Amino acid sequence: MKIDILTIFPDFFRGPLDYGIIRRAREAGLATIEVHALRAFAHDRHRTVDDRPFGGGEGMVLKPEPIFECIETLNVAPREQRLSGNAKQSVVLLSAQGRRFAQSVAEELAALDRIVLICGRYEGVDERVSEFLADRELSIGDYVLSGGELGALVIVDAVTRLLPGALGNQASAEQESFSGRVARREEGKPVSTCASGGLLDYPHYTRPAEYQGLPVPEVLVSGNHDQIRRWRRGRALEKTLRNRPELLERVALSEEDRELLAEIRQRQ
Ligand code: 9D3
Repeated sequence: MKIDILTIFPDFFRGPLDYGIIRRAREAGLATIEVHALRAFAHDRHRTVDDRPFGGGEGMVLKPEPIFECIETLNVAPREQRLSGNAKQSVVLLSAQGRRFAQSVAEELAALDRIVLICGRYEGVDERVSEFLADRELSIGDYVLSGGELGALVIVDAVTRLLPGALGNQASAEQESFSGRVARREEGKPVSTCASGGLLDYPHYTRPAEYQGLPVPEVLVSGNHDQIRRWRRGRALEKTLRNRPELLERVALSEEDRELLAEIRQRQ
């Protein structure tokens, strides 16, 4: 997967791409990430990338020319081919006005050969970028950021870890050994965890078994794997009910789940 990032702050990306799964995926050649400085595509001697809004109003607007000209140098497939699916590429504008990024979108992007992430800044980006250059406009959530750079990093992280081989031996082995623990959909993806649209994850514990007088739940050291599975399912349901009750309406609950939920509701 090739990832291009267009930004007026290229230095912002020094660091975040050099850790953990993203770093390993880059080193393994699974992902190639290039950061492009939009200022390099401004032609006046002040390297201007922004201008005042037509019609008046607060703030400045990111000019279209540096963005269009930068994309021109990247040899991306023509927009019609990208939109028809003939080219497995997507040009994404990060903005507060976009559709909400979600795990389903990450999965869609991870199936492509190339994604181009355009980071908005200032009060906004000239709308011709969204209308005639980008294929989609994405927001990462309902809060106000200062620009699209953190959004681009969020997308790079969520997409990179989905690339085949990116989780490495340790993580995939871990998934394998726990595969009996959760119900699976036909595609083989776990139903658990919020990101995949199921329940929130159950609580995790590690050694020491007692820390500052705080013990680990006894069932976890009991060795009774059916009880452990049932306890974890119960805690996942409980946490979901408390923190994200809306998720419970979309998930298919088993007979055991209803039993556990009834117990939980009685305890509250
Ligand atoms: C007066 C209205 N402005 C808020 C002060 C609108 C506005 C302009 C520019 C809001 C945010 C931004 C900059 N944000 C992004 O470029 C952005 C973003 C975000 O703000 N929230 C969630 N996801 C994203 S992706 C890019």
